[in-house]
Amino acid sequence: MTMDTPLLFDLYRQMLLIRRFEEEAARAYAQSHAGGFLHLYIGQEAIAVGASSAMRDDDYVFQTYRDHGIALARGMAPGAAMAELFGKDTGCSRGMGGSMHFFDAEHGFYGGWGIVGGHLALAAGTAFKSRYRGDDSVTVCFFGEGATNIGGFHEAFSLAGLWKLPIVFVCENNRYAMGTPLERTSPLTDLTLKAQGYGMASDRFEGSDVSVVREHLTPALARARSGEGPTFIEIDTYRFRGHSMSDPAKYRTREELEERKKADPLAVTREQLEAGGAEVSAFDELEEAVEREIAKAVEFAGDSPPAREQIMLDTVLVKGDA
Ligand SMILES: Cc1ncc(C[n+]2csc(CCOP(=O)(O)OP(=O)(O)O)c2C)c(N)n1
Repeated sequence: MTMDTPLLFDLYRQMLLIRRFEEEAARAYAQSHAGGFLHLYIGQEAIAVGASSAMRDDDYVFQTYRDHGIALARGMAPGAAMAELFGKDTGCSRGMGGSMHFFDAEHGFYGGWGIVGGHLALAAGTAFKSRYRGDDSVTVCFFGEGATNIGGFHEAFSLAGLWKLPIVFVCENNRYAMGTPLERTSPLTDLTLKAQGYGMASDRFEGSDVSVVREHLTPALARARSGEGPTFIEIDTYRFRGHSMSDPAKYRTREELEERKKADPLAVTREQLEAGGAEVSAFDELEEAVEREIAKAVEFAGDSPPAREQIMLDTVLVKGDA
């Protein structure tokens, strides 16, 4: 183990918080407290937490609709996240966005986007802003492997490569775009080859170990920050639930799922911590604390007032001469 124990324990805590948040989100959805669509991040937690831990507070993040994990890792309050799912005024997007459209500018979290591949060009935009203003913040843009077949992916890669923008593109390759395996949609399964076409540095690894994710993100962020240009990172991962709450995931076998669960990111890190001497009681205490935190988030969401229709008008109409 190369990472110091208190840091690794904290990364474990963050992954556990995401896992319990997602389980509670699923429950809330089943009980109709949350509406719209719900895409869970369970199984991919090491990526959000490892990547976020390598970032600075003033960096920018863009993500798909599978956005709860990275939002929490960046510091969004679980109450604001849960209230957004519940469609409440206290939610991170004032209850107007729901699960797919989390937003939290204070924590540099710029969504939460529903159009596959659509947010990559937006992320190139904040990267360009950093360059234009001469600050050294970096944009990190997450997306699934399905997005690599979309026009927006190629447009954003072309400009980012050409202008050497300070951006790290993180592809969370969880094998399936909804129910379609990568082999059926892409002529290449080593997706880093696509980045080569845009003169971009790349990296590729398996993402169930949070410290490995952090180790790989660190040099990519440094490269972007020092003006050396973007990096494309393909991380092999797996979602333990269906694509969304309405997906029974019949396109994959139980054996495949069980095999991948052996590398559950929480189990991987817990094993490392235990090998380093962490006591079982520390995990029990942590479990209780996280469960209390999630219960408080649910209570906060439940007690909050509903989203206000007027906000829709206030946020799309510019009044006066502005
Ligand atoms: C442009 C566009 N086409 C289709 C869809 C419908 N759709 C939603 S999610 C999804 C699969 C995306 O898979 P991937 O990019 O691998 O991300 P993952 O859900 O696995 O995280 C599709 C096709 C969409 N939202 N946007």
